Amino acid sequence: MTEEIKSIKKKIKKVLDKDRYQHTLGVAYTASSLAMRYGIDIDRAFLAGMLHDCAKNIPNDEKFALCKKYKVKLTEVEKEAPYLIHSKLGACLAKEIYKVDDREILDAVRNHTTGRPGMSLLEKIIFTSDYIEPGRTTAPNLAKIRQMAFVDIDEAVIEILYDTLEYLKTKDQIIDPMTQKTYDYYVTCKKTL
Ligand code: DGI
Ligand code: FE
Ligand code: FE
Repeated sequence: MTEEIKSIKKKIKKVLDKDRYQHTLGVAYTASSLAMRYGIDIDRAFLAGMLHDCAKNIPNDEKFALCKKYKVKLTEVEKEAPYLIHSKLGACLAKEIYKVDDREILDAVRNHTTGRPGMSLLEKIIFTSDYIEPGRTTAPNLAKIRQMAFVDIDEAVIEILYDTLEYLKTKDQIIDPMTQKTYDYYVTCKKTL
């Protein structure tokens, strides 16, 4: 592990509660395994995993204040469901506080909740690891998605988005148009292959 990663890991442990830190370690190690499978840099995957929820434990009023401070633009949906802000704000803090300037790592943090059309391999790996890390237990089809992630990551992304959209509909939760857009994009990609 590089000195940069060791130091960020220590800092992240301090800003997250115990459960969130355990989840974060799960994501970092799952992302590292997927990086091995898909042949991308393991350290970058680990670091993106460590940072992905760095803004998660910040109270909502502080989230809004930090977005104002760093000029992070919020959508209407993010204002209505402020827990969505942690990904965008997390990318900003990764840059400003944790001094990470790797564009792909910042994008992976930024898009880890809703995904986005045309994600890089690292973005797909963080998006997927967040859902399948060993500490997750409640989502449906977890066993299937965990296997699928190591066979065809695009298929895993589609299944995660489908299940997330279904879950949000049953809970009557507001759907970020980006989540739907990402799903439509990947389903269409698969069909045209
Ligand atoms: O931060 P985590 O809990 O580790 O994971 P996350 O950042 O993926 O957030 C998970 C939650 O986000 C989960 O309850 C589903 C929800 N989510 C994903 N897409 C949308 C969404 N919530 C709303 N309201 N709208 C979305 O489009
Ligand atoms: Fe998150
Ligand atoms: Fe997470």
